[in-house]
Amino acid sequence: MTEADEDRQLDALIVGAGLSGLYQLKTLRDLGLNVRVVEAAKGVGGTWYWNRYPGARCDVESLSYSYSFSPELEQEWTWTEKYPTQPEILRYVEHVADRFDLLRDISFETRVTSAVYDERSKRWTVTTGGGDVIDTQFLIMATGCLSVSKAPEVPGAERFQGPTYHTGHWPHEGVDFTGMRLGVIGTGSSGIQSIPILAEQAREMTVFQRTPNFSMPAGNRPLAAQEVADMKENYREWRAAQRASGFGVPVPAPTESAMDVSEHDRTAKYQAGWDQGNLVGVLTAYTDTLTSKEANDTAAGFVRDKIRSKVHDPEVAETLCPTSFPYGTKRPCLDTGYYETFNSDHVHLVDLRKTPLQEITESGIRTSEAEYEVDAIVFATGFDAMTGALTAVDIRGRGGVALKEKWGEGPRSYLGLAVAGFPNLFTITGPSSPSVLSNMIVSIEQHVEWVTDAIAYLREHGHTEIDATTEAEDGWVAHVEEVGNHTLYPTADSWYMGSNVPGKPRVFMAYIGGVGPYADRITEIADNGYEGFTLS
Ligand code: FAD
Ligand code: N01
Repeated sequence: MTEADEDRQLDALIVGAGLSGLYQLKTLRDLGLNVRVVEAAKGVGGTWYWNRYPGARCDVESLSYSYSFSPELEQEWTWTEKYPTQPEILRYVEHVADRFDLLRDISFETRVTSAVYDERSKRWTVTTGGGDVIDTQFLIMATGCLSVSKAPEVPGAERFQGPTYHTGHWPHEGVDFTGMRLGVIGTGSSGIQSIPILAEQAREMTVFQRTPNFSMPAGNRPLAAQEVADMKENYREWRAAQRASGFGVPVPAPTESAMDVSEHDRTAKYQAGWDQGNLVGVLTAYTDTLTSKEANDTAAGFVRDKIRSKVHDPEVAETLCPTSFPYGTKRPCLDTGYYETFNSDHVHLVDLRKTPLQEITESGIRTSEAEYEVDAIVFATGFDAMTGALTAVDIRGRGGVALKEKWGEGPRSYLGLAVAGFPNLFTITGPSSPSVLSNMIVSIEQHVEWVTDAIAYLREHGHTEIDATTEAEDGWVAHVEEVGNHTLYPTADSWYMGSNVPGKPRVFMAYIGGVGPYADRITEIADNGYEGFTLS
C-alpha cells in the first residue's frame, strides 16, 4: 500500500484539530491505529485558532484549562496569567502538537462535507470539500460545540460599504479601528470581552444589544511564580478533583438554600463569590441558585446592583441589567471593564428590544427608530452551537438516514458520545453530555479516553462495529431532559436551548448532571461491556 493509500484507508478519521482532535489523535496513535485528522483551518487550535478578536481569552483559569494527560507537559509549560489570552492558549496548543509530533498526521485546509456508512463493510466513506474520498472504520467528530459562527439574521449585510468582521473568524493580521465609527452587534461573551478594547480604538462606538448579559469582573492578573510552582507540585490531586467535580472546576459544594439565610449573610456570601473573579463564585454559593427562581432572583439582584453601581447614567444602567432570564441560565461572562466602557462619551448603547434591528444599509445599521452611520461593523453574534458543526456535514447512517433528519426535532444521542443508527461514529462533547456546562478540557479528555477505550475493547474482542441501541438512546435523552427540567436552564432563550438560531428546535442540549457523576456513569457502562450498545 502506498503512503497515499494509507492516508485514504484508515482505522480512524478524526474531524477537527482543536483540543479534542489533537488528544484523540495522540491516544489512537498510541493504540497503534492508522489514524488521521482533517481540519478546515490552516493550523491547529480550533476555537483558539479562529477567535482572534481583541480581548479574546479563556474564562476558566489557565492552571485548570490545560490538558491533564501528560504530567511532563504540565511541568514543562508555564502559564503567565490567571486567564490566558487567545495567543497564549494557541501557543500552548501548538506546543502540544509539536511535542507529541502530531502535525504529520493532520491534513489542514480540508473540510469534511459528507460521511456515508456502508452497512456491509461496516466502514465510513468520507468526502472532503476538495473531492478527496477517505475510507475509515471509525469516524470521530471532534468538530467543536462553538465552531460554526452565526451571522445576525438581518437583511442588507452585503450592501454595507465598509468592512464587517465576525468575532468567530477574526483576521489573523488584526484590525485597527482607530478613528472609525464602529457598530458592534451582540453582547454575549465575545462582545463583552471585545467591546472595552474596541472602544479604546474607535472614535465613536455604538453597541446594539438585544439581550443584556450577567457579567462579573475577571480580576485577571499575572500569575505569581509561587502559585504556579504550588500547582505544579499538586497537579495530580487537582486534576482528580476536577474530574470528580460538577463543572470541571473544583469548588466547595454548597450546603444551604439561599432562602435559609438572612439577606445580610447572603449579600456577604455573594460578595465573597464576586471577589473571587470567576464564573462559579456566585453561581455555586447556594444549593438552589439554578433550581429555584426565588433563590436565583437574589443572585440576579446582587449582580444587577453591581451593574447599577458601575454605570453612571441610570437609564443606560437599567438597559444593561438582565431581567429576562435567570442568572446562570445563559452562560455568564467575565469581563475587564465592560460596564465602565458605557461611561465614556463616545460609547452609545442601543436597546434592540425597544427599537428592533431592521436592516443593514450601505452606510450603517437601521433600527425601527433611527439609522446609525458607521464605518465598520463587528458581529459578535455567536454560534450555531453544539449541533451546528455536526449537521453541517451530510452524515448518513444505516439505511441512508441523514443525521440532520434524525435530529430534526432536536439532537438525540446516547451519552453525547454516539447516535443510534450511526455505527462506529463518535462525537466528542456531543449534545446531551456535560460539554459546554463544564471546563471543557475536562469533558474533552473524558470523552477522548472513553472513545479510545471503546475502540481498544472492540479490537481486543474481535468486534468491528459498535452502535447505540434506540432504547438506550431514548432512555438517555429522557434522563437528560428530566435532569434539565429540574433546573431553570430551559426557561431561558439561550444557545443551550438552540433559541439563538431561528427555526432551531427548542431543546436543552447539554447534560447538567455534573462532570463527575457523568464520568461515573459512562465508566460503568463501559465496565458492563458497553451497556446500551450493540457490538458485532
Ligand atoms: P474546537 O476548538 O471548536 O475545534 C473544532 C475544529 O473542528 C475547528 O478547528 C474546526 O475548524 C474543525 N471543523 C469543524 N467542522 C469541520 C469539518 N466539517 N471539516 C473539517 N474541520 C472541521 N471553554 C471553556 O471550557 N472555557 C473557556 O474559557 C472557553 N472560552 C471560549 C472562548 C471562545 C471565544 C469560544 C468560542 C469558546 C470557548 N470555550 C471555552 C469553548 C471551547 O470551544 C472549548 O473549550 C474547546 O476549545 C473546544 O475544543 P474542540 O477541539 O472540541 O473544538
Ligand atoms: O455568542 P452568544 P458569543 N440581532 O451567543 C446577539 C463561549 N465564549 O460568541 O442574547 C441582534 O453568547 C445575541 O443576542 P441574544 C461561551 O461559551 C467564551 O458571545 O440572542 N443581536 C447575543 O447578545 C459563550 O457563551 C468566552 O438576544 C443578535 C450575541 O449576539 C459562547 O462562546 C468568550 C442577533 C451572541 O452572544 C458564545 O459566545 C467568547 C441578531 N440577529 C465566547 N443574533 C470567554 O470569555 C445574535 N445576537 C471564555
